[in-house]
Amino acid sequence: MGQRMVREAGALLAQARSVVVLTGAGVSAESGVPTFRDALTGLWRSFDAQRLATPEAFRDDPALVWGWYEWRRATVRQARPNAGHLAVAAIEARVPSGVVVTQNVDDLHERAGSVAPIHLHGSLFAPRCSACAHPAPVPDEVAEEPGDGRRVVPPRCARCAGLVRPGVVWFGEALPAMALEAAVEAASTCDLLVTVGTSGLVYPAAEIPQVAARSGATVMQVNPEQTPLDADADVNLRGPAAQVLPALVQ
Ligand code: BV8
Ligand code: ZN
Repeated sequence: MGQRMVREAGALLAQARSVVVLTGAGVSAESGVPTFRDALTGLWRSFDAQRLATPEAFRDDPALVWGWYEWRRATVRQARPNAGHLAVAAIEARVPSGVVVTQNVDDLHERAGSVAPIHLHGSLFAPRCSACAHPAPVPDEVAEEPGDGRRVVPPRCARCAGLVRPGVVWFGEALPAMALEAAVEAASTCDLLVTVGTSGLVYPAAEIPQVAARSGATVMQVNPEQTPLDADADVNLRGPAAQVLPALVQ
């Protein structure tokens, strides 16, 4: 990716009045948080994320699914926001209207200073009762990090004794309506949408760049690899977020 391209992209960003930054698991990769498909090591290696991140998997084996999310939460707790997250927070702070929309369930945008990222797929830090939806406390950091594949029996709800589940959106579950509406509203009124580190495979989140493009916004993609979003992008910056994003905001 040439210096000229980065300079031109930086100029586009500098003159944008309202910017939406849409992030996927790739923005946390350089913090050591595996992307969705890489989050399956150890016992989980034999599983397909799309099968494990489902209500059916939790119904059939709650301890396996809860253990996977405990392991992922432990990984996020040990991770630190990277230069990409910090640059996203800088973009948000600098433009007149900056909105961060994330598909990620980690809290690295918040820890990098992003004020109120829109979480389309929920959060590892918002467990709730699977029966009555009562919010449940986030379990303390376990002394020994749950190893790969360790089953962990989920806690019980203080109100109804139902099984506590992760506060994430599983495949086959509807996204939180308010979050999706806010994200679509921001994408349809922004003049620049920067999509970072998402494979553009998961719907309806993958439609957000198209909403921006159809509304006349410029779409800029940051990803080391090609994705289906290449077609919607006016600018394709082929590189890792922690390198490319800081170059855009300097
Ligand atoms: C729903 C939370 C309906 C859980 C996740 C059409 C319309 C609507 C739905 C569908 C549809 N077609 C199919 C569906 C069903 C399904 C779907 O999209 N399936 C796909 C696989 C085809 N969608 C759903 O089920 C959604 N629900 O539609 O419900 C409904 C409506 C009403 C009532 C009832 C039901 C729910 C989808 C949400 C699933 N939950 N996460 C958890 O995290 O455990 S999605 C999960 O996968 C992640 O959050 C992530 O968003 C997504 C993809 O994972 P990854 O590929 O790892 O991550 P990412 O996409 O970000 O890719 C990594 C990228 O980073 C790569 O491109 C890589 O090149 C890049 N990268 C790597 N390193 C770097 C980097 N980039 C920059 N810098 C780097 N250093
Ligand atoms: Zn309950």
